[in-house]
Amino acid sequence: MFSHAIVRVPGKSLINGLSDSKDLGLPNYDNAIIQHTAYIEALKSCGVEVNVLESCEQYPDSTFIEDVALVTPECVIITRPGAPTRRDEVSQIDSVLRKEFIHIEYIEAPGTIEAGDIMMVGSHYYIGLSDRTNVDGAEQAIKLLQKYGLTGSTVELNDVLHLKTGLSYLENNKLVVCGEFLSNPIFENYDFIEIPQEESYAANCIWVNDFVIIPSGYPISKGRISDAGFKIIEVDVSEFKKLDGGLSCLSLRY
Ligand code: CIR
Repeated sequence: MFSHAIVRVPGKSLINGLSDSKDLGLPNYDNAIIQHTAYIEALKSCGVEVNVLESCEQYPDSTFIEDVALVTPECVIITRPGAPTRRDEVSQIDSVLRKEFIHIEYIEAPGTIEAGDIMMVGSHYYIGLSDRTNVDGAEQAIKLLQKYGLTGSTVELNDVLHLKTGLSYLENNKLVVCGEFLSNPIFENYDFIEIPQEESYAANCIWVNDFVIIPSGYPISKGRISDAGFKIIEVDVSEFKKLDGGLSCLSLRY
């Protein structure tokens, strides 16, 4: 169960965020604020207390707060983003987490890791090796997890930005899966909820205390996740999709 979440309000600089989806156009700031507010309300309705951090104009992608820290029940790992424009975002989260957590660890150069590449399944953490997360970063993270009695393993990625762009764990062995991960033997023992390629954006969804928050506008995915027994909350995050960001990236949950 999660009791807390941290989010960061998007800044006007959002339009300068990294994007491989330029065909979708630039995000609209006013809509982004409306959607972000609805996202916060969705988290609250799942029973979590939400710490809303003010926007940080200096870092256009800083609303994608998931990437800069991994919060586990035993420790926090402050990441070292692979995207050079995002690397210094970590300084903005460190002081926030220090107020709440004692065991704070850091990924060091030349390691890089973004926590969108880290999927928690109980006490095990799958770490995607992506353009943003390198072997050194993943190995450092696995050693740190082991120090606290947790485990980690790596997953090669080919097509997606982050591991959780195509995978979401919904507890009870249920795994939302899309694209390249459908045929990856690492995940063959999970009960798949398959997301069709045309709805691939919905593969990034979040389990929060028996609810699953999904992006709105993906009816096949909604039906399949609902059929698997979950209560669904839909949130429109189309402005964040324009920057390749999904639902999970917009919060740290613990
Ligand atoms: C980036 O490219 O870093 C941001 N525009 C999107 C980050 C999305 N984060 C995530 O999937 N965890």
